Amino acid sequence: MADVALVGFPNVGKSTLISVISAAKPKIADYPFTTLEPNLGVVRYNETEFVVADIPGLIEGASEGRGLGHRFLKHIERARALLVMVDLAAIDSVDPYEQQRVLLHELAAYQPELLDRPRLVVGTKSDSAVHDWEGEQISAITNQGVRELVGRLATMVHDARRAEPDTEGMVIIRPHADGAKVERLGDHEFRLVGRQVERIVALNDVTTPEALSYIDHQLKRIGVPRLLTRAGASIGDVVRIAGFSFEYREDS
Ligand SMILES: Nc1nc2c(ncn2[C@@H]2O[C@H](COP(=O)(O)OP(=O)(O)OP(=O)(O)O)[C@@H](O)[C@H]2O)c(=O)[nH]1
Ligand SMILES: [Mg+2]
Repeated sequence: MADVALVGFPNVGKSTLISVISAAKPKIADYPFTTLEPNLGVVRYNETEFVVADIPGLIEGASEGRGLGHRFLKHIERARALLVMVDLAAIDSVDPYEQQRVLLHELAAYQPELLDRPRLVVGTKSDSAVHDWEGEQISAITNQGVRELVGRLATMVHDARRAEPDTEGMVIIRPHADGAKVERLGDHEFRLVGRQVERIVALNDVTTPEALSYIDHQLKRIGVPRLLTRAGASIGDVVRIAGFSFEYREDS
């Protein structure tokens, strides 16, 4: 799970943006559906650190399953805040206002509450814009507006985190022999605490698939899946460890 999900049509520059604001190095290309799986990147702005997810492009009809829509929408649903990106340079494509309308429509059709999620909307490729756009603009090529955008995202994430229910006094479900324990934060949200599990996450980069699969392996080795299952977690639930959020997944 991420703090900010990048939401936009294919080819609007989502992967390019995450490559500019974080250490993530996703594939970037001048055709739609370059990104087939979400990429995560850690962004730092002053004292705030947040995780951005570059989600594969959404198309009209995504909420009805077009273009692997449901899978992508599920990732968007897990984010604290949304960055809606519209392409200002798409020559033969729909204009940015229409892109925005379609994207918000698909989000709402999938889950109406998604429209209540904190969000920013930004026009991309301002260096070669061919469409009028009154809102914020960025260029990942000239960097125009990028730092300001990151600052606004940091504030949005900070506020969203603060608005989350106070987790004091939560029920501790099961202590574990090695000191790892599971705390239930919500219906589908758990936190793992304990020196061993926190170290596994803290010592690894959570931005590369290799490191994530290593973390997964280590957590399995110390019996974390069993612990989570006993605590009532099910596939798709969010599991927090050391300030990062993960999705509880089926064994692959
Ligand atoms: N001129 C210009 N081109 C850009 C900018 N940002 C991205 N591009 C180009 O737009 C194309 C698509 O960029 P990507 O980052 O792969 O787009 P995406 O949104 O991740 O696309 P999908 O993964 O297919 O959804 C690439 O050719 C980029 O070089 C920008 O700010 N200005
Ligand atoms: Mg991409």
